[in-house]
Amino acid sequence: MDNHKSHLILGLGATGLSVVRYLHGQGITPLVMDSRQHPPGADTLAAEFPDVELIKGGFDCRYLVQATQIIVSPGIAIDTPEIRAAIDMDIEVIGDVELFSRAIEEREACVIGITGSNGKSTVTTLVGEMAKAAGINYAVGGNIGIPVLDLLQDDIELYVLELSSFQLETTHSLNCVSATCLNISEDHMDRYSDIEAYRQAKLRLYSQTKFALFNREDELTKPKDPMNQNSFGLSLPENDEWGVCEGKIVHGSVEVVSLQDVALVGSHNHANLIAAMALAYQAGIDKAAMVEVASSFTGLEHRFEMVVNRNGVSYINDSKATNVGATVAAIEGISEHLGDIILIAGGDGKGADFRPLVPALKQVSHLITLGKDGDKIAALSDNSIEVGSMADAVNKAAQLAIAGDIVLLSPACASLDMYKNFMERGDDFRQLAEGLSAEALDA
Ligand code: UMA
Ligand code: ADP
Repeated sequence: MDNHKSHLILGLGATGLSVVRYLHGQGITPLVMDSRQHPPGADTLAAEFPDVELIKGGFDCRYLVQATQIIVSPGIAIDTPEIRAAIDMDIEVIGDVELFSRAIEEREACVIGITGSNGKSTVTTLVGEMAKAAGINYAVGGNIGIPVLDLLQDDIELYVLELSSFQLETTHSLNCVSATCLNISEDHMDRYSDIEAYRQAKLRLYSQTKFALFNREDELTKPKDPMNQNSFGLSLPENDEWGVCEGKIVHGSVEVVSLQDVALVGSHNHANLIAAMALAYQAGIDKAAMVEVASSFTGLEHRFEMVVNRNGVSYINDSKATNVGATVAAIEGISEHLGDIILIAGGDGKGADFRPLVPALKQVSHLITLGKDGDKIAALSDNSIEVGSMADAVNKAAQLAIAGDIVLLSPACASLDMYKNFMERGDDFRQLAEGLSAEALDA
């Protein structure tokens, strides 16, 4: 075999390409393999790195066993038999975040790590905004979209990283200044044997930080071993914990900001803000910067985002709710609402148990389902309607809604059975809601 290479990259998506770029910059020519016939990074690879060979359509064991280091993309399970065989032969199998950790070992830069089932992107963005407001040279990336190796720059003082359970499985030497697991609820059950296995992957982050921050309202997020730690939550804090007292976010007994001055809506988002403050505090970010962000940051697109009001009906795009926990939080967040809630849900459930949705569905007047696992969600409610497309879902919702009601897209599922990603799904919903014709509204 003449194409033996010591560095083998598995997967040619955003991560695989970032690893090629990084290794190439180090003078290393890796070999790349992807199980897909048409990996998304193939054209870029051919154009920018013509010397890097790509093997498509499967993982050829003959090359895996000859590598000295295999860098696996997060979309590939390390339990894949070919990878297991390499691990059994003591070949090093790591991810891009591990390479990043080693690359910054000698640098002055700090890292803040954020994991959890929901709220990661919101908290990561909040911490980044706080760093910006404090005048710190920062970079935000990881599971939120920009692969970590693409963030590397000499002048960065603080890296704020969103980390998925997949990424943490292959990361061992990240050295965070502070890190959190925000919450744990079932997700990615197509990749884990049970929720405990998924949780263990997330909690690996605590062994790679100087300071752990956990959610005292979610026992599953607590570090197992004693370490430097603190907690955040919406309850009254003890000692120097972060929490809420008489409508104000407080650090111990010190008021940081009144909830009335916070721009984010929803109690889950208030918990996210408190977590971001606690993480930023450990990195030395001043409270004035936190308050500035608290009063101006209104949230990210596709996360419980109010997109349009038609005939007094509010259409909310929560397309990023790709698991049950996020949809429960969305419904609970509007449970005080006086009008009806019409929920659009369904998609690829990733092997989830949807039954924890049942109590929240009791607050939903009409449930409209679509997608691969829509029928499983529909079966949980007496008031459900199954449709074949988002257009049918939005039209049906518009017919059922009257002024004062909310139409909520919060699918509790991934989008990949019908869309390229959750953004495309959310954009489709928004455009359909914006384009509702008078006939559809009157029908
Ligand atoms: N795939 C194959 N064969 C391969 C390689 C990948 O079939 O050989 C499939 C995977 O099963 C997956 C898809 O291709 O469905 C993408 O996998 P990838 O590892 O190539 O993904 P990247 O493009 O590198 O993007 C990854 C993260 N994707 C995943 O973890 C699936 C992105 O998170 C992340 O933003 C990016 O790295 C940069 O760090 C996305 C995600 O969905 C947003 N994450 C999951 C989530 O948030 O729930 C964990
Ligand atoms: P992640 O990056 O973990 O997917 P996001 O901030 O993108 O998190 O939000 C994803 C979904 O979870 C959205 O539907 C959002 O409304 C919901 N969400 C955000 N924060 C929380 C939280 N703390 N608890 C439960 N759901 C949340």
